[in-house]
Amino acid sequence: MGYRVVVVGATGNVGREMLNILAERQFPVDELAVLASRKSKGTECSFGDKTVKTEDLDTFDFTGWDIALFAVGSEATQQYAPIAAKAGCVVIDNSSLYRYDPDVPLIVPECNPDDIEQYSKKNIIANPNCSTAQMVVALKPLHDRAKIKRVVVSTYQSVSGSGKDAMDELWNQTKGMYVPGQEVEPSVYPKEIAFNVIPHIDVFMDSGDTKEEWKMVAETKKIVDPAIKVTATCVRVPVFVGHAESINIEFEDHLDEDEAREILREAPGIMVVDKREDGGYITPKECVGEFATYISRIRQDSTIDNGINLWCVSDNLRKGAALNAVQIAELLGRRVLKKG
Ligand code: 2RA
Repeated sequence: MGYRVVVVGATGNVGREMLNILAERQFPVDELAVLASRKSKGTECSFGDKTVKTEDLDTFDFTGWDIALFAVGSEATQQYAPIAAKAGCVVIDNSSLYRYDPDVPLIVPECNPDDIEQYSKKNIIANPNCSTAQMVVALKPLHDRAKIKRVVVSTYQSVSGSGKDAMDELWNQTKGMYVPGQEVEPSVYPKEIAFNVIPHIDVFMDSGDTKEEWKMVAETKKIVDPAIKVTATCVRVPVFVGHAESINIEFEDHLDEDEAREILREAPGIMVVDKREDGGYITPKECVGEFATYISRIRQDSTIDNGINLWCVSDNLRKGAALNAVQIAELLGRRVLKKG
């Protein structure tokens, strides 16, 4: 016996990946409902070798449904997630709305699976920000071995993190550079993204950090350890799918690069691709469609006592969003709902 599963926001980048991953991982779905806004009602969505028509989120009754994977913005989540949760359907939310709520567990199954026990306070579980998810999968096993003091991370985030319109903007701007008269002005981003990088993701805060950078700090503390100091610079790059991160880690205890590499090779959810030769590292193009978080360029940082540098790449629509959400559903099934 399996679960009655709802995917909310099934026509967006993340919603579509949730459906793909539910099918690829053969999650025990007895019945599936795919919801979208009224304007998308009736849109056909692929689920494995089947197609399912979207229903109207506004009129949907969540009663009797087991799990709802939410892949909509915070505004729609605020309106509908409490309705689903109150109807007894466990919400796994990919928006940022509940991530910092002390009554809502923020889960990366490879890092803090036991925290899922707290889900019943609001019947809601939060999925982390994409740039956080891939980073903490690498940090957690290293932290367990040598206690992390401080993390300095620079991200290189693909445009799919901003949605389909941003992917279209990159495509059209790039094309417009070669086709006279087809130049495309920036609209999704404040500046051109084609052949450019933009050091600005989400809104600016009074501190001068952007909200994206604040999220990486706050979420790493909630998922791994509140004592870890994190500073982040989040950059948008002209890549369609796949986030990359340059991560510098300072430990309390000594950890040499070979031991760090072995720990990461053994860690859940990680694939180490790390040879000091041409092509001996992973790039965003190679991670697309994969489940793994890839780690390369593992090396000592000789400027501090206990420092390691590494390169971290993952499909932001998968481990950064849809895969982590489905893994939470799998964990919920194993630990709590126990069907399937
Ligand atoms: C981004 N992390 O990359 C944000 C939201 N997905 O745009």
